[in-house]
Amino acid sequence: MNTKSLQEFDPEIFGMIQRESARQTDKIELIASENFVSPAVLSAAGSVMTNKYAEGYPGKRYYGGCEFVDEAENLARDRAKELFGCEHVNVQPHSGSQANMAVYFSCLETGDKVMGLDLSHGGHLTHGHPINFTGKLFDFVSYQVEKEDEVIDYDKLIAQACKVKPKLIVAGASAYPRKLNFKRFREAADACGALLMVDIAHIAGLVAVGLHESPIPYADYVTTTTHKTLRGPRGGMIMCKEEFAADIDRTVMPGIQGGPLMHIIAAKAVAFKEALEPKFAEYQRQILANAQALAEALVGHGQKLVSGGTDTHVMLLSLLNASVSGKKIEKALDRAGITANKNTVPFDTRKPFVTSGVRLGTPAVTTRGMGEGEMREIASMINDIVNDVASGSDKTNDGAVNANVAERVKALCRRFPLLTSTTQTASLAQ
Ligand code: DSN
Repeated sequence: MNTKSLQEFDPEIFGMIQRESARQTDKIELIASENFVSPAVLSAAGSVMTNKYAEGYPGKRYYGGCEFVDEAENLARDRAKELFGCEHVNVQPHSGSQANMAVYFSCLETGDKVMGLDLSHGGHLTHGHPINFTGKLFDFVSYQVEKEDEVIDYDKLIAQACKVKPKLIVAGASAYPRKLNFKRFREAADACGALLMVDIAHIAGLVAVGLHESPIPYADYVTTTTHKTLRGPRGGMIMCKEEFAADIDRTVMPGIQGGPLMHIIAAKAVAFKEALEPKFAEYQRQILANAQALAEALVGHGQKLVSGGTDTHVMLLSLLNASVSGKKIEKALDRAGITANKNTVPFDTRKPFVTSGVRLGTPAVTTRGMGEGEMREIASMINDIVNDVASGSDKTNDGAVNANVAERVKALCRRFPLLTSTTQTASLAQ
């Protein structure tokens, strides 16, 4: 076998990893669903457990030699249960999408009625979008936020559920800045005899430390990813009541997946251990404080946010009535060294690849150690870029504003070095 180092054997890929590492170091990361894992999580994810096939579950595998991966999966399950207080957990889903798929396949028949939040109102592709498997296989009916305040009206949701009579209601979002009321979702489900699934992919870290109400007492199924606010490796997870445990496990494997990614399951276990430490709660509190500071400063500069602000880690800059699109602002921010993503906003009139919004989140910058002062600085930079592009002066001033923001980004990144791993210390800005 090849025994050369990655650098020696494959300098092309090595170089790409170095450049990606430098990009992460030198730019301000505001993508609400991204984060930086610790060296310990990265080590487990890059470990020899990647070599092991382990179809099945601890103690009941289809392969020999599973004694150590069994221990790792059991530990991941025990820690997840302690963290979220759930009855049963399956840590094998490769992603949030697969976690959601497993729940759907375990409790629905093709063509069954389901309700989920509209994608442009904050939902996720797997909550019933017509181009997604969910929209193709099941009869999804979307619920939406209100036009006036851009939040969910729970009385209307309950009334809609009684009319639609879905078999399952999906709560949870990828771009909804306000807290979700799981008790009201349960009322909606009970009103029409539906099951309730809550997808906490974005807010899992906040839920784990009690800064967002937990859906566990209300939901039949709770799905999540492990890499957003939870700051673990890329992956998914399903929590459910004991009565659904066997169905969920069967649906994940052999239903929709084969061999679990044991290196990632080991890394999930490490992330859960980190999340059980008191300083993880402090980190989550800072994410929220930073989101408040960023939102208030943006509003103070005259920018418009969907629903007027946030009470989570995420917010959406609304460009609904502006001359510029989310796509243009995403590009301009990127040129200056600020990474964010264009995002549709409720009642958007632009196409999904253009959009009238930009989604911003604070988990990654908070991991870097930035606080409220830095959020105000970042808000000022974003405001300068948006105004520059909106007024068209980015074309007449030779990109002077963008260049000025790029310098401020570099200075800020130098003050908060990203030292989460030895490979993440590379910088292009030296
Ligand atoms: N793509 C993720 C996000 O950015 O929110 C959701 O799966």
